[in-house]
Amino acid sequence: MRNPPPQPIRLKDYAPPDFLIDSVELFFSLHKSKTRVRSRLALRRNPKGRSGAPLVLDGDDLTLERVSLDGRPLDREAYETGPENFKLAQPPEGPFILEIETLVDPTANTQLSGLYRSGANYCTQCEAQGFRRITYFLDRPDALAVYTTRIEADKSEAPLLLSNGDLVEAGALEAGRHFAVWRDPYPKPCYLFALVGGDLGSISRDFTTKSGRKVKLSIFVEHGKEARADYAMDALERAMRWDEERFGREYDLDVFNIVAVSDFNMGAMENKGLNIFNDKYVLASPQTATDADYAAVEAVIAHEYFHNWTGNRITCRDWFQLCLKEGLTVYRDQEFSADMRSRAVKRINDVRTLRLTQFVEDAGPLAHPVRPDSYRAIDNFYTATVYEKGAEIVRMLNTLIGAEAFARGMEIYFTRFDGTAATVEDFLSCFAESAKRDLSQFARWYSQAGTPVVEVATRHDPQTRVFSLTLSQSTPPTPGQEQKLPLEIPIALALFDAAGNKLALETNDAKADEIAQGRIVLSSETRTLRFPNLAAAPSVSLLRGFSAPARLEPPVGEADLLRLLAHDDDPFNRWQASQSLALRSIFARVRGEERTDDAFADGLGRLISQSNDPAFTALALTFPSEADLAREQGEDVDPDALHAARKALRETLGHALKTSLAKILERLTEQGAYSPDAASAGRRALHNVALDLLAAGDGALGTQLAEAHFNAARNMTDRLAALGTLALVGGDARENAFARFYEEFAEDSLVIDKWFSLQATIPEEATTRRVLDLLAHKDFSLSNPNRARALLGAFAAGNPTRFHARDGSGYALFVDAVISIDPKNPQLAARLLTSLRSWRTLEPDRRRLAEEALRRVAAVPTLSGDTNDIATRALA
Ligand code: 0A1
Ligand code: ZN
Repeated sequence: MRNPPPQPIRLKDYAPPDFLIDSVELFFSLHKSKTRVRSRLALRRNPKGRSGAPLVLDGDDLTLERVSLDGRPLDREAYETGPENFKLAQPPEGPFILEIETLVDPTANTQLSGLYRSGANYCTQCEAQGFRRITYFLDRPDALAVYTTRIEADKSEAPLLLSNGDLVEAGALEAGRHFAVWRDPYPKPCYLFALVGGDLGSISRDFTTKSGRKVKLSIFVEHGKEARADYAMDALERAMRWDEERFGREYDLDVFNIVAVSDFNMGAMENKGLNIFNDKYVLASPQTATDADYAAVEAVIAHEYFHNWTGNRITCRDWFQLCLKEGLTVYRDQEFSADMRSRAVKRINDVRTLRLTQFVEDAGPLAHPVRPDSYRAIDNFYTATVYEKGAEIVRMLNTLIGAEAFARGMEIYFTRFDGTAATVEDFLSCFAESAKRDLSQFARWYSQAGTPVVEVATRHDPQTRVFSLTLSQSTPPTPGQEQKLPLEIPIALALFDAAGNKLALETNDAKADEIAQGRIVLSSETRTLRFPNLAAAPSVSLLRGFSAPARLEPPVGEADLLRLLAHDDDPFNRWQASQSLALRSIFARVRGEERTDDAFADGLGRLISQSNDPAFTALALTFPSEADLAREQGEDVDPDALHAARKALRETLGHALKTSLAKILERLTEQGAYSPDAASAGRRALHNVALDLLAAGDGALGTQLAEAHFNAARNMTDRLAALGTLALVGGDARENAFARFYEEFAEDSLVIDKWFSLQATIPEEATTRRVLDLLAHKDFSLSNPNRARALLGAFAAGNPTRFHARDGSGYALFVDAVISIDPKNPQLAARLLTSLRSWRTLEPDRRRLAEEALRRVAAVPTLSGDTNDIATRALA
């Protein structure tokens, strides 16, 4: 692993490349430990580069075998080289051909970046900087070239040979070898290069684009698992059709290939025409995948496909512009899922993720702008801020300028920047043009880190009957950004009277029309709205649909929340009311107040009986997690106190709602064949949430029902949910169920990952021992990212009382594991370590222990650049 440069790389230092690569011919001779890579580059000086500059190519961990220039072998003195670069001090002034031969060892590549082996297959991962681990190259996203790739391999070892673009030739060679030649006509940066060699099964389907192009879609998976790719194929077809209809985007090659591998650092990768996936986001069957897994497969398949336009046809000028492709593509996949499923439920789930990941990131030492202005290790910037907050910015843009101007702006973007490496400014310029509007203040969302706080103050004057609503914004300081400027915050709002009627929003404001429609923009520090003719103070529903990634303060009062829970016609804020009521009660309990929560229970009871959307009801009955509570508290966090208070609320509500919950169970008993559609999934979700809450109120009954549910379950959703409930109630029932589950699925690694995760999250003292035992389990491995995350990631993120154990035992086992993973897979180690980023929000004793744990990592002398970057920033 290369160490990060001592000096960070800065956006303001961007300079175009000194050379252009017109075409790349690659020749791979695949071999387990000595793969030979010959690269033939057609180079010329970039008129926009520095005149007379040397040619410097990037490399990482390469063995250089041979170099030739315009067909003549180069002497060793003619160039400079090290493992990290290749330099020609005086390249020809005119165009020239450079041929470089390197040797790489895919088996020794445990970083899973570059060319590596997953099981018996060869595969690549080049984003962000993996291509330089294959050959010396201009490894930067603004160096676009056309690629032709010839792959040779033993036919018995790798009957399947894939790369980007379309297949142009294939055939047999001597000695049991064979070859395939692929050509990708679309210029691309090297991070989109991909190669796969191996022996895999597949499913295929024909797709005709709206203009009549015939495309062969194929998904390659482990032999025997072909049927588990059917849902992914179905999602792919729907995504392709949707992108044609919603964004006018068509696919542009004759084939589209997806390969699932079981060793992968991230979710998936959008390589041109050859997406490579973590198999977790391809494989799904009713027996092995939950409803949430099905939804994730659909979303990730769509996400990678949508990158074909937002990322590939239009790529990023430099890695600072990562949100240009990621934020926009997440927005697109969110919209797709919203159209395929319930829009309200999708929005609620997306906001839950945003708060759980991005808000926490934004409030801690790793906070950075959606477009960072400096980095030391780019792999550490594939963050919730770049992805999820990046998507929120695109969503706000749509809200601010309206769907029509947004659609026209997208059209301009696709037309004007096709085939280029673009910037955030390029993107925004399209919308400034389509909306005829200045977007310079809006652009601050990209450059300013931190979650803005909108402070709400209300006043009702019974004499004048005027209700005034004052909104003030501020953004807390973040690392390197002390001062913040006002943002343009779109705020959707409504008012409800005591009977729950929605009031007309009449004002004498200069922007009365905008207000009447329930949408305002807070662009100055403070804005006051005055509503005349109101006999009493109404309840205010703000940030409806979560119209901006902001926090509202202070918390809304209980009476208003109960009213909104009953009457708000914005499902997001109706759900928010349930969450806010739960938060109020839990924090009151933390302060030692006695609570009965009768009114809250009544409100939920009414919601249960009136709602005809089971998925929504399930979300309203899912209370903020312990991690949510820690984030809301923000300082002096004692995870034990939060756990106890949350448990007490669930007991109270489970008890109070017993009859309603039992009715749900009766009403929603699964019948018929499993179908992953949103409506069926919603019914299962409600059934399982009801069972879990019922068990919180009555452990004995809960155990009995959960055991029965576990035994009767015919799909993984019900199976795992029942196991989760049993995991909380404990006892023999739990241990028996875990044992049976293991026996049944021992051969199925994605299911065994769930088995590891669920055990790691049991909130009991004995779990620390259990996790230590699981680390030594014969099925455990620190080398497989999914497995490592299943145990350690789940422990750190999903078991606050044990991870933050008072005696430091949770940190100890976690940090030991991170330190062991780091030399093998720095990206994985670095990402896991981010779980400690909120250490400063803990109460003093744990804060000290967590800091020591981080310091122990930082002190490892051989620490990788990636992990060092996280440890250093977290401690700064
Ligand atoms: N671009 C991919 C995610 C991805 C990012 C980095 C990787 O390696 C460091 C791998 C994949 C996506 O957004 O899906
Ligand atoms: Zn992406």
